[in-house]
Amino acid sequence: MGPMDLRQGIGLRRLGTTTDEFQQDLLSSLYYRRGTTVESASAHDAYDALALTVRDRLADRRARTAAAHYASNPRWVYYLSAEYLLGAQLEQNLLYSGTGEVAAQAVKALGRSLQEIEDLDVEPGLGNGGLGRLAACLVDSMATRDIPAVGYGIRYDFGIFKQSLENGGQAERPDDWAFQGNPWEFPAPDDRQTVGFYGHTEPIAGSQTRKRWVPGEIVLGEPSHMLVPGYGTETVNIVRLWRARGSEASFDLSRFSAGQYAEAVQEAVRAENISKVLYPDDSTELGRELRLKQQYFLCSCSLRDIIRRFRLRNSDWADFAAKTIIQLNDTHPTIAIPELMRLLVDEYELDWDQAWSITRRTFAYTCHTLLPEALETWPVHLFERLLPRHLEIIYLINLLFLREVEARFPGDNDRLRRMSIIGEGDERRVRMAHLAVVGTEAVNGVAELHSKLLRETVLQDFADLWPAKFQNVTNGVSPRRFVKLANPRLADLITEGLGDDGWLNDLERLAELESLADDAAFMERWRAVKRANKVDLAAGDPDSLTDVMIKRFHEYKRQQLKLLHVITMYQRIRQNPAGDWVPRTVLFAGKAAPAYHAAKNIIRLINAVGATIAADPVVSPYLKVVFAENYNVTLAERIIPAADLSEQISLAGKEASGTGNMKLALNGALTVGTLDGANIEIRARVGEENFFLFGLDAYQAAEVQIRGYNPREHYEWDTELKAALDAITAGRFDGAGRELVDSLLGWDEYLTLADYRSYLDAQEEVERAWRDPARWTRMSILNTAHSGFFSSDRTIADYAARIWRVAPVTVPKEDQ
Ligand code: GLG
Repeated sequence: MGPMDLRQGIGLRRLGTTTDEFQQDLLSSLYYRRGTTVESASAHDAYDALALTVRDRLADRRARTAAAHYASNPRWVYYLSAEYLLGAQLEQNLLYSGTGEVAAQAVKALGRSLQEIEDLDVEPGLGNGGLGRLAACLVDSMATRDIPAVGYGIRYDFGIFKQSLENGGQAERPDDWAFQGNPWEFPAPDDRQTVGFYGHTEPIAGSQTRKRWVPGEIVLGEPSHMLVPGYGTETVNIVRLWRARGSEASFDLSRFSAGQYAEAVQEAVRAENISKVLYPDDSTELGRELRLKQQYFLCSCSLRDIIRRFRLRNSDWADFAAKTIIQLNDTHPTIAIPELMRLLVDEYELDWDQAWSITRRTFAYTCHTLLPEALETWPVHLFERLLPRHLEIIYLINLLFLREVEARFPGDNDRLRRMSIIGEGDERRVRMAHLAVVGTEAVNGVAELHSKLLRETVLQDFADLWPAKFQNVTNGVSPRRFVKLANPRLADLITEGLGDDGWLNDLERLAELESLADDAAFMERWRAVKRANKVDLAAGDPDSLTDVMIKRFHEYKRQQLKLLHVITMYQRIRQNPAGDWVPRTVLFAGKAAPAYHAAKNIIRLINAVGATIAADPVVSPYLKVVFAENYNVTLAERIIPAADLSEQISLAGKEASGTGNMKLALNGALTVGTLDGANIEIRARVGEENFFLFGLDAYQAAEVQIRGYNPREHYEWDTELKAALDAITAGRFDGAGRELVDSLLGWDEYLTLADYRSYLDAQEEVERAWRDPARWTRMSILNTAHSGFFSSDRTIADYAARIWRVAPVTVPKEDQ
């Protein structure tokens, strides 16, 4: 494409780049768009005016992106995800639009500092944990890599709950994140969609496969989108989020007039409930009708939008798969597979075989777990009621699929039963992971071990049938968000060390830091950066070892193992107060699903142990336990730069990948971890001498469980372990944690006790290294230097080349 200035045709002025020009636009946003004056502007007026001014700076790039994409009619990537944890938008968009410095100057006219305004930024918490944050990193990198892409999701009114501590336990409050409005989003009411639920199906005369679905409830999906700028490139993609609305007919005017106010709006309320709240659970299936409704709502709206976009430039369905690849982020959007079949067969009247061939080539599926309880299944009777036509389609998909299996493995009924999309147990259920494998062209896990275990265990039968379908794409994280924005001091030091900031979108260049790992002056500055970050965080003594465990609370992640280490340290120090102890600040942060009692009990115990230690004058000089409330992307950006030690201690074989592990290593924290998820790949890259390994590996863990695991054996022989558990039982920590001890001694599902001694040994290794600052600093630098692989830009390059087979589309600069 040639030069392009889309403003020219309409004679629009170009936005200026100087401070004065930016300031003029800021004041004009305040005056004309917020409708207020400098004298009377509130802090939120200032925030909004700045947001709009920055957003405008991306508008040209967005317009040129749309034009370039339209002109090249490429294969589009559509990322379907029930969750996005986008993080604060202002700091990101200042960076990506290159307006940070002029903005800092310009806001002075409003009598406020940029920091003050940034503090008002509320992050849209539209996700639970790793899966949602991964989606945000991937859309960032798709834009940065110039991949034509749209991320589709749900615009929940309430995001992930706000967590606070009450009496040492977790309390939850709703997160009304857009209460003050959201200046970053563009409503697009013209693209609204209509979605049906319930009802029945009717045959269509003369057709075997087509049916007419007569829904019993109709809901509107209203889209809005947020901009997703690439870094160091012109592309600006979008994330399009759907919000549920009742139709005009859902408001009953006559009842309202009769004073029946609640009844008058009940239908509308029911419709709007679909996008009311994010399910605060990322690992267990809730079995709630509303959740399936949300999933179908997302998929139906998005698919119709995708088809609308396809038809802007194409007319032949035979081209659909060549122009469209839809990535399913876990099983949550799997219902898109039968929905596309329904649209193609029932509405666009394609024959079944052609529709199925298109569908299979259009979808790809990423699995994010190995926990069997996290593989979604839905009761057949629920489907029958909520999505009757989809159930019929799933039955037919299953029938044809099982014929294929039968042809390959004649007479192997057991295999048919295992592989069927319909699980026949006490209750017949639709297995969404099976549907996702059957209806897609590629299936990937998110780290090497995870992908391997998927092939060897949960999806083994499918891997036997279609070995070529299974791939690995190791996760990654955005270096812009998690180094440049989160850790500006480190970013500056790296840029200085490397001579330029090209590493921000070519992260493997960090390897050049290796030559500085023994440079005394550089090491000194490296330490100073870490120390300054610790001072900023103010969690504890900045000279203490800052030991962080930040992630969702789940027994498989084993916060309880960390806690047993803390209790043992406490007991050791008490027994020998004159010992040469390494001062530590142990920082926990993370949310527990509100209904997950065991996880909430662990939070309670952490705080009880922390309080006991704080009140103990003998131990408190050496050990401090901090629980940082309401962990989210913004808080992660403060903690990660200050971390010395990264706790990645899940039972091997349970953490699919982990991405916090990557963010921490990238910021120079050393990892203590098991051979699980991406830890394995981190260790292989940073070097085993720069990683503190402990514990059983995934195969050993499986063997222990098969042989018959008895946690009490460990309790009996290991006196320190026994002392730690006995202290909890004796009520030493305010009586908290007894249920935890019961479960650990009773069955200990995640082999906490089996790995305890090895973990404590690894922690002694940690302290040996810490006592030698030069050694520690060198290890820290090498961790950063060899984490370049974990950029989400590399992840996207992998998806683009091996799964999507798409090429970048360059968006021309203006006036070139
Ligand atoms: C999952 C897994 C994590 C993984 C993340 C992103 O538990 O191990 O890193 O997705 O792939 N449910 C999750 O958060």
